[in-house]
Amino acid sequence: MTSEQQFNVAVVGATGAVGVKMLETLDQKNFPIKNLLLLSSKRSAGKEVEFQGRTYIVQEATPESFEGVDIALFSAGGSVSKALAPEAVKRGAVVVDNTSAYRMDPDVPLVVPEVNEEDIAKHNGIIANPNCSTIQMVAALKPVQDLFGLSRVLVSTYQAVSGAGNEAVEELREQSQALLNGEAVKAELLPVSGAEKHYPIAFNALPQIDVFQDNGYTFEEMKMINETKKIMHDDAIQVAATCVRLPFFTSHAESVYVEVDKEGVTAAELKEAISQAAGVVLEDDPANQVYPTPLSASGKSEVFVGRIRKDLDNEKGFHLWVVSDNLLKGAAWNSVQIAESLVKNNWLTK
Ligand code: L14
Repeated sequence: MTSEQQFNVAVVGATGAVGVKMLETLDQKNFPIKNLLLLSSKRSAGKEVEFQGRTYIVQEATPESFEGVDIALFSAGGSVSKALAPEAVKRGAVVVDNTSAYRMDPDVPLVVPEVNEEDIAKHNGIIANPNCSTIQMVAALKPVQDLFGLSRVLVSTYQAVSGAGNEAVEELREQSQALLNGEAVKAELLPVSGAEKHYPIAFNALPQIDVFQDNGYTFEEMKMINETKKIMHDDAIQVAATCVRLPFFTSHAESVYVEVDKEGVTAAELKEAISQAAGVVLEDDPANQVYPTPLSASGKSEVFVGRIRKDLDNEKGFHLWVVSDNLLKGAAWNSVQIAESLVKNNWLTK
């Protein structure tokens, strides 16, 4: 492969919250694009989108859309990916899928490049982009696993509304405005679109992201649990999660408790390990009130970690605070990193 090589790239879900960030990331990284194809569901077809000084008309995605496409980035919901990712692969495209449709499929690599880039080589046409909350957590925990061994992870999340899409962002805006104006608040979307009940997100906290499973966990929580084991290549890690939606627009925060295998590890050693990790920035200086927040992390591509401290009772336990932009590293940025890796390592064709 030569560095001048260029690729036909399709973005499916180009007008969505993540799709817009995919285009921004492709532009920012100057991805070698020959032709760009912007696709969507029927609902958004016909919209105009600017990219690198040109206007593109978004087209409804059909199986035939993928003729001649080299790389297809999907973020238009699980049902679109289920219907069309195999059609894209059939026509020779490699799919990077940012939905939960294929993540736990044993034939599909689930990849955070800083953690398990080499898994991309095993793809059969589809590579899955993990859940946003999972991505930032495993990026922060990878150096902990490598240096000290990781036996247990207990996480509670503080998640932004943009993960649920542009309509959820609108809902938070409208509810906030209504509340501050002393008007009635309408809840029509969150916690889950199409569910029987909806609760206000403005000035609230909702302990439900995605649908409930029979075991009492939500699907978002089970995604964090199952995806962490798959990406970190260790089914024996004990993982539990509580996922909560909060009323801010962008970036997820997480309170993470871990237990390491090694004895005698200090908080200073953990900080040092995390400060060296690829794609991770240590922001941890309590004396000067330095720690990451959703506002400080928004618009940035890294994962930010602070508040690292040793548990007071368990000698092998540590607490961390992990924050990242859910639409960038949690979605678009990670997907484009996977595409870059496919190109750089010559893994597009088998
Ligand atoms: O699994 O509602 O990729 O914030 C992550 C964001 C599912 C929805 C996924 C949300 C999505 C979730």
